[in-house]
Amino acid sequence: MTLAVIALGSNLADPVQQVEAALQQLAALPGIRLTRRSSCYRTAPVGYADQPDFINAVCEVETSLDAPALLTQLLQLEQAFGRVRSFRNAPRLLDLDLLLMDGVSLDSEFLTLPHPRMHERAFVMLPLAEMAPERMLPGHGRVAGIAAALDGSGVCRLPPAG
Ligand code: PH2
Ligand code: MG
Ligand code: MG
Repeated sequence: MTLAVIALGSNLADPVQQVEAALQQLAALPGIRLTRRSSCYRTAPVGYADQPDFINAVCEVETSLDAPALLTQLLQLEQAFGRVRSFRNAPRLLDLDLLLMDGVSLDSEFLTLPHPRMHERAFVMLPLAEMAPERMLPGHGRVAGIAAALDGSGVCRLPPAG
């Protein structure tokens, strides 16, 4: 069994509902057990700015799948949520990014682990600092310290849904 960290994002239709539903469906996939999650955060779009705010969250899963198999499951779940890929950084119903897998370092056309830009992104690092402040990012140090050094002004934690 391996621990993996996944980022969730959505900025179309009902983003909080999609992120919550995606967490439930992720937990129900064979070979995957949801162990921890962050709150949802409302975040200003990074990259392509002319689009709605995002809802972002992160979760940790315990899995018997290897990294390519887990990524394949994530891409299938994105498709099940009606994701259409138009242009880079375009608005999306659901984005699931595999960030980290314990003990796995990988650089292929298909997948790079750890995710090469996660440490720069407040919309990833602030939720991660809530869920796993002591986790180490290989080459970058402790999650809480990395998050504290980023500009978090566009990132707002939401109260739990329901
Ligand atoms: N995802 C992107 C590009 N920009 N901005 C925010 N706030 N949240 C995201 O999840 C996000 C983004 C590409 O995946
Ligand atoms: Mg993404
Ligand atoms: Mg993605």
